[in-house]
Amino acid sequence: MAIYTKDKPITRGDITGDGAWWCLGCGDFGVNSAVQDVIMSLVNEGAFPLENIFALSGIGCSSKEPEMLKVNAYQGQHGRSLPVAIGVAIANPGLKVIDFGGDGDTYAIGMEHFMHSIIRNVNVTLIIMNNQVYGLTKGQASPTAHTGLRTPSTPDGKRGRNINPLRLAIAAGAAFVARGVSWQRKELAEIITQAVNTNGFSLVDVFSPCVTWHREPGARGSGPIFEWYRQNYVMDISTAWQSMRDQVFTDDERASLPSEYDPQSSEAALSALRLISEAGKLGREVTGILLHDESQPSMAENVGVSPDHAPVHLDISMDANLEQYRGLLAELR
Ligand SMILES: Cc1ncc(C[n+]2csc(CCOP(=O)(O)OP(=O)(O)O)c2C)c(N)n1
Ligand code: SF4
Ligand SMILES: [Mg+2]
Repeated sequence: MAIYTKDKPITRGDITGDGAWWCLGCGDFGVNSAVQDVIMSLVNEGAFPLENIFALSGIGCSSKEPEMLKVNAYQGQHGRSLPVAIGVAIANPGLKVIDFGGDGDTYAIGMEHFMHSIIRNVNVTLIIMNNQVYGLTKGQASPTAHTGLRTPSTPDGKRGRNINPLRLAIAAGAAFVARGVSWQRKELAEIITQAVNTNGFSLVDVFSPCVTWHREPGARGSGPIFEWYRQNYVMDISTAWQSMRDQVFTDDERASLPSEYDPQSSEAALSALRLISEAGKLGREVTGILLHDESQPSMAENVGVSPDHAPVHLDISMDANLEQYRGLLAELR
């Protein structure tokens, strides 16, 4: 791979892959641009080696993301990229590991990997392009589809609740939990930058509208569906913090609340869970950085590996380890 320096900075063209998969207007283009902004800034301003950025994905429209980039990458099976990401992160803790997925990919078939990756606090950034549908397979309702959403698999409207991945991630103890929106590229890039620089599991769930299959009544095409999200669905955490404090907090609690929401405060996780829940009663989904807590050891720390002591760099050849291997065999006899 080429070497980039301050005099020869990396350009967008250098990290743009050959993929050309998404429908015109798909939200995933916005996520892709934000990710490229983050990579360029890591390499050009942070002097992070491009070859140490590793992208993974499963299967879905969103999982085409590694093909839209030109970085070291692995595309696996539907819902199964996280176990591979764990292996990569532990084998070489010097990498920045970014796993891309869809709401079907990760919150349905991949749910157990999602929960256990968080519980293990593996140092991976998971970016989900959440569009409430299975885009690639023609728009069936996904676990994040809101109640009442009409799709080919729910023609009379989805019955029952949608899952809220932010609540799950907070409850399971993720180090970083945020939700971005694909139409605010600068803000999304800032969120992703914080996520990739966090030591521990980071979830960035991004509302990334599917302009082909997600059809709210009267909202067809890219403009109207983005507008539907803005006007009817999302609520920024700072707005929720101001407008719902009377509903969420008691008089005593309100007396000591800071004026701004602080994702690094010791109460952040509990406040976020309560705010998400109240917003849900209004049919709204909270966005922004909800939790940033690096106090727990990462999986790498727990198993005793680090960039300087990376399994990938160990000499495991027979010659160098003959005595150890003989000892192991003797134990098994
Ligand atoms: C094991 C397995 N089950 C099912 C499928 C079929 N399949 C491919 S993509 C997909 C859903 C994609 O939805 P999502 O993860 O939300 O991604 P999107 O296309 O919406 O970005 C499904 C069910 C598959 N490829 N492999
Ligand atoms: S089907 Fe939906 S999610 Fe897939 S590329 Fe088209 S707009 Fe994007
Ligand atoms: Mg989807």
